[in-house]
Amino acid sequence: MASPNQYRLLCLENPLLDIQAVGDEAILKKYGLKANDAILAEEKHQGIFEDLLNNYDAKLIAGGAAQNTARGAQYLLPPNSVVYLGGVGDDKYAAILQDAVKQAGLRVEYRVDPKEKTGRCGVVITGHNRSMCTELGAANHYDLDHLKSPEVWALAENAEVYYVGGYHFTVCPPAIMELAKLAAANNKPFILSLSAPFIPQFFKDPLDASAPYWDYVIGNETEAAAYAESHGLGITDIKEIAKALANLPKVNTQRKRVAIITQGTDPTIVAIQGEDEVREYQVHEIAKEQINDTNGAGDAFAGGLTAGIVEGRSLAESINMGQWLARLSIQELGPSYPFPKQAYKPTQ
Ligand code: 26A
Repeated sequence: MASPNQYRLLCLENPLLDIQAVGDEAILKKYGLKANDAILAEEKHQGIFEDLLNNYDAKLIAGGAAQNTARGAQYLLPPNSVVYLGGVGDDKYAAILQDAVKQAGLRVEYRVDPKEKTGRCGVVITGHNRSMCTELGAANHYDLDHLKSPEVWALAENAEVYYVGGYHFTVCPPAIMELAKLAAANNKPFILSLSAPFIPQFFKDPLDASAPYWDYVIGNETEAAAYAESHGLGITDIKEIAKALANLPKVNTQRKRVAIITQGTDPTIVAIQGEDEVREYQVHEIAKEQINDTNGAGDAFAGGLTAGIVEGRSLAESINMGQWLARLSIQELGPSYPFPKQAYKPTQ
């Protein structure tokens, strides 16, 4: 059982195994994929996983956006700081995930489905773009019963910060709402990632139901634009969209909402509820040849930022931690972090 200062951060979403390969125009075209996107696999995408494995020398890498964030936050925090929830199958892909989280020191409480296969995400790398096509499998069967089981709920009650990946709106919105309400009732920060443009587009209602509980909302420029469009905001300026997100109605009025929009190598935009001025944080670029791939860059940013929030650091420092971890991750294969561990240095 967790002691009060253990597992201070609890994360929820979809554990996936990434099947990642360097691809080309041909494979993007074959499956009708955009170079930089994240979608749910349909019938026509079924062959992509075998295709990547057989014809593109794909690697199997632990993925799942918020699981990457959870590993990232644990990378920066003391041992036994982070616990992650999600659904997997009882198969060799789940065993690969278990190994990866063990190495990262991340505690997981998986709902293991006896019949469904562990979810997988085909990742096609072309240059600095990544196209992701996900078959959720067992991750799609995560349920409230698991969250509310005594041991898991005790971890939830014990946590001090909550991070939910928006991709989970496709799976179990009631679980998201339970955590959101728990956070607000105890004045603890609830962090939500928009995750992908299709979430505000096609999962608008459950997303909007959770909005009053967001203490931090994180997205990138395309997700912010998709939010603005699907909500008829009539604005395209990223700073204005960040402001609109920050100023949505809020349940816990003891915390001002913070909206954080990343824009690749362009400055990170931050709007705070009730404040007129929008802040900008420069990104410290690394040389292009140092970049391995950008799969998981946003998750790493969220991991560093969330670690800063858990430690009660300033917003500026938390963002710097996010940028630092994202920089490490893009130099690795897929959504990974370097081992042996590098120590965070506050200066650039
Ligand atoms: C529901 N969907 C589509 C997803 C995902 C996802 N994680 C959870 N749910 N689609 C892609 N990912 C993960 O995003 C990471 C990069 O940000 C991939 O597994 C990849 O590791």
